[in-house]
Amino acid sequence: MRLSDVIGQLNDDNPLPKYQQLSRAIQRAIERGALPAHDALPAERDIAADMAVSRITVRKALDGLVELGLLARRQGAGTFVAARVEKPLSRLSSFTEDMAGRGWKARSEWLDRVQGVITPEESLNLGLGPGTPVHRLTRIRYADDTPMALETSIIPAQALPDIENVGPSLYTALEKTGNRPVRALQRLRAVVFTREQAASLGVEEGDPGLLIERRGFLANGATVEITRSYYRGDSYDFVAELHA
Ligand code: 16G
Repeated sequence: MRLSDVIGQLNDDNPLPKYQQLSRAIQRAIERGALPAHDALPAERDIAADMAVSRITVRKALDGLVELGLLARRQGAGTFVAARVEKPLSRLSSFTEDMAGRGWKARSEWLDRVQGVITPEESLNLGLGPGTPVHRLTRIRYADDTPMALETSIIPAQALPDIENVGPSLYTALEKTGNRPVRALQRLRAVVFTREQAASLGVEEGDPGLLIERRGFLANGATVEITRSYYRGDSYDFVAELHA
């Protein structure tokens, strides 16, 4: 891909500094969908040659867009159009549904799928007796090929008897057994990623992230999930509508 085919050439008569012209042109192309999410930009030296500017100008333009969250750099892989997702906080939707709503395909890499018994702390949280069997499911959640979140769910075993056949969507599996949550409480907290978390998500150790803990309930008030999702800080905007 040649960037000039998408954004045209810069105008020498424009009084704005070249790096600003370049970053604005790229921003407009992202906003009108001409540079779709996940697309890789050409290497900086190729952009410089193509747009007839210096590499420093290119770097400065791209740095600004990375800071705005419109572009993302991945070590060794280059610069990509960031895949930011705007997620309304009031809808009790699943990751699979959230991604499908944006035309992306949700995919998971399973890290863990084990049966155990509830810990004393979970027992209080889940409102289930000590020793109750639970499933612990840990997945890296991808949108197309981009890792978005690292997610661990604790589900009472009786809500999901056939753990081997959960399939790609936990909520679809819970729906089939009549146990999809109808209400949830969520808590959000800023975190910095540990080395292990960062490696799973393709970011750097110490990068910022968002921990969302969701506790989902059935219509009868029983807790049916406790999920901790670690979202990449550069990929999610949580949006809430407020009423006076
Ligand atoms: C979302 C939920 C999570 C739920 C999962 C089910 C948030 C913060 N969390 O990630 O609680 O378990 O969706 O997704 O939105 P699935 O049906 O695609 O497996």
